Amino acid sequence: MSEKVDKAKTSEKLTGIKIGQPKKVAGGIPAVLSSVAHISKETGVFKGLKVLSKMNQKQGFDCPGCAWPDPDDERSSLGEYCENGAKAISEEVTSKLLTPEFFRDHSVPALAQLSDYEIGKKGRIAQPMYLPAGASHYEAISWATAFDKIGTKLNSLASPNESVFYTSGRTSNEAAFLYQLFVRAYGTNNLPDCSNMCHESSGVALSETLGIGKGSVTLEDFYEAEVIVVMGQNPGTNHPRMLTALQKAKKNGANIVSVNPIKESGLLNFSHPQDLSALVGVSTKLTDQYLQVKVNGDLALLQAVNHLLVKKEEINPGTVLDQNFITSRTQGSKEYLQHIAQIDLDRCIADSGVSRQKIDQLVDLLAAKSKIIVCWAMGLTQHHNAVATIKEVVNLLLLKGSVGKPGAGTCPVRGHSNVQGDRTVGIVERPPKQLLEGIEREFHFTPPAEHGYDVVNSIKAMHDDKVKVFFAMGGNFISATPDTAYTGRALEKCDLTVHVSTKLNRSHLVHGKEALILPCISRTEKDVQAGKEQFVTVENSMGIVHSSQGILPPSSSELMSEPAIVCRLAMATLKESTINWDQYMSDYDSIRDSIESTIAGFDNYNVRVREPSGFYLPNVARAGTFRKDTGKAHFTVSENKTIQLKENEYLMMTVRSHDQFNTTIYGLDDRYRGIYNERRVVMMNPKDIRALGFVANDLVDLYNHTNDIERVAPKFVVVPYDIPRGTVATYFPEANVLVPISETAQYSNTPASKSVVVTLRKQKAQV
Ligand SMILES: Nc1nc2c(c(=O)[nH]1)N[C@H]1C(S)=C(S)[C@@H](COP(=O)(O)OP(=O)(O)OC[C@H]3O[C@@H](n4cnc5c(=O)[nH]c(N)nc54)[C@H](O)[C@@H]3O)O[C@H]1N2
Ligand SMILES: Nc1nc2c(c(=O)[nH]1)N[C@H]1C(S)=C(S)[C@@H](COP(=O)(O)OP(=O)(O)OC[C@H]3O[C@@H](n4cnc5c(=O)[nH]c(N)nc54)[C@H](O)[C@@H]3O)O[C@H]1N2
Ligand SMILES: [Mo]
Repeated sequence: MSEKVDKAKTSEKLTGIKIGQPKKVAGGIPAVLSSVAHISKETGVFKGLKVLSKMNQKQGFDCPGCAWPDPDDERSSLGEYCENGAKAISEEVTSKLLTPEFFRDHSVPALAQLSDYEIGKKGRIAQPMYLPAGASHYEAISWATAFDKIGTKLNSLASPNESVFYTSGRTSNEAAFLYQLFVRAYGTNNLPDCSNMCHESSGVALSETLGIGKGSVTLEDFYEAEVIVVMGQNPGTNHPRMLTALQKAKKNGANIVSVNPIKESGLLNFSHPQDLSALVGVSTKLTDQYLQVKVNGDLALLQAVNHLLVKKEEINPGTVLDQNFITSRTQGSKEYLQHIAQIDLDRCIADSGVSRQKIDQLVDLLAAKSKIIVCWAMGLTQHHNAVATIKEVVNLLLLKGSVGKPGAGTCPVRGHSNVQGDRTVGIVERPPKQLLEGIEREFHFTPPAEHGYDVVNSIKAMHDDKVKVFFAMGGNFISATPDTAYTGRALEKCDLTVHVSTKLNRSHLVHGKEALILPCISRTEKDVQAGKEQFVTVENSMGIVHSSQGILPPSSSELMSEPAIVCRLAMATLKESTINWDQYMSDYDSIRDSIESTIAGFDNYNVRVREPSGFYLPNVARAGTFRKDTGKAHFTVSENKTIQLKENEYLMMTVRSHDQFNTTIYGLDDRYRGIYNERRVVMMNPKDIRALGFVANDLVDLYNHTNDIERVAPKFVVVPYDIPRGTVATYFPEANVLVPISETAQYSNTPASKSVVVTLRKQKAQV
């Protein structure tokens, strides 16, 4: 059975592929030129450079690009930004505005025909927009009428659980705290979050083993580490400023190990774009050992490594493992050591796709060092066995005593700039007891305790007609989620879909019976409430909370801030509410005071966040005190469950190109990988291309048949690439149509969008 929802589908137009060589060095002058070109095109050179100079400065705004921390000390006077941060800003500060005339001239079905790249380039939404039932065009609506419509609809539902409130990780602590407070006061825990698709697997694995779902290291630890292992992450593209930290670590003597199916340029060599050495082409070699693991082969690899480390210790007791740490600070080592001793080593090595020689080299390195950091991102979290893989990372660190001391620990590198903070201040569909108690103590109502829907369960519930209202605080739900056709139908079953957004995206075009777009001010823009300039706060990947204050006037006078939108929404919905929404809206200090009294770790929030670099939240893994119940870090036992493919099946990972931020497509090039002007590509091993009777540039259709449903992504261009046999790579969101809604990580329910089983069939034409 083939399933189609046209408006949800990404454009199938091909744009004219050009193939070059993958780059050997990341950063450098090409990165500077690319930044300046992007920002100048959207807003002019002068304003562009002014904005860049304020990015990530102590008195500036937080880059909306990623969650990598800012150095505590020296920040470049040129602006602490990277090429991709500059592109993210260009998208935001674009001078193009979408007025009511734009929506009058462009129907929803016509806009849906455009590619995501074209949709994103249209501009900023300038005023609230409303799509009446049965209409084909959005029309302008006043803020008051918009809030009234939402409030009336929410109050008409049979149960608050018939609504879902999504968050994307750009939302500030202040907006996120108010949002979850409103949603809980209204009566539901249906708070799916982009982290359900992102680092949820890390959160689950780390909470169980180390007592906190966040990473344990700081930037200082990077500079002290002896070994840094980077697994399933492409920092050159997605966290470029991490390369500066790796470069510094390397200068201090660290060994860098990369574990990735493809040789990402950012991990090979780096030339700092804001450094004079870049002008003369000097670069630093980053990776010392490159393990080209098979997609989904990390659990097998880690088990092989841990097995061999334990064997080595048996031969030379007291020289490889940290016995003192294992005995005094951990629990479960006996069961774990028994388990790891009897694994099928040959099978693990075969499943990993890495040679015995390379594995031995890594084991020798790890055996000799004691300050080890493991970093990871989506290459580990978006698999069926993701939680088990991350627990195996923890086992490795525990064997080596490498957590809770300087120069060592866990580093799950976060995505969205405040995805970690949103979680900290209460955006969770399964609220912990302390959060509920905090809310009850502070606001004198009993918040709902039963679990709400995460992202995948929200989609299923919409599909099963259990949800009538979908509300999104940012993000682009239809393009970010799996199984595009299924999810499109789910959204279209809602009575009302509402998006708080900065820019037009596909989620505005795949709507419920009625739809609203509420335009908000962005990170770069000034937020003035009650005549006073406000600032917001965010938490980065290393648990530092700091302020962010925009510098530009809002692009339209009709924009509203996210905190103000939540307050107005609450006032329109909860007529009897005793919470002082008016006060929150006019003074963000009052929001921070309430966060302080509701959530642990924010003592003296308003004072400490005004310090130039902000403050660290408490972290039990960093402190080495670990789980609250036992005071220990826990070893855990997992079976090696690597996906076994049938004949003609391939395992597909969906990754980001160098020219996108999640579903926002900045351009059509993937410069570091040498693929230009096309996103509908499938990277394949040349031997697999030959085995299937394909040649480079062939057009192929990709299929997935999980649960006997045929999912098709037509017309992808075959690109020969240095990638292990049996695995292929495509870009998201184009390939999301193939990710089955039913395939998620065990325990975290994260879509397994890096291990999608596909088959390929050639089309008649070639490009
Ligand atoms: N410019 C830019 N910056 C971003 C983003 C963006 O889209 N653009 N997105 C932000 C967000 S929300 C996030 S979560 C992060 C994402 O940052 P990343 O996780 O770096 O992003 P992906 O492109 O998904 O890259 C995954 C990497 O994992 C590798 N990989 C895939 N499968 C496997 C596997 O089975 N094993 C191993 N070892 N490796 C594997 C891929 O080859 C790729 O290098 O970046 C954030 N920063
Ligand atoms: N196949 C596949 N799917 C994936 C992934 C993958 O690797 N492979 N990665 C997953 C990951 S890691 C993530 S985090 C999700 C991302 O999922 P989302 O967070 O939902 O998606 P984004 O593309 O980041 O959202 C972009 C939209 O946010 C809005 N926006 C931008 N800035 C602001 C702002 O300041 N305020 C508000 N209110 N709106 C704003 C704009 O309208 C823009 O169109 O996608 C997931 N989907
Ligand atoms: Mo993410």
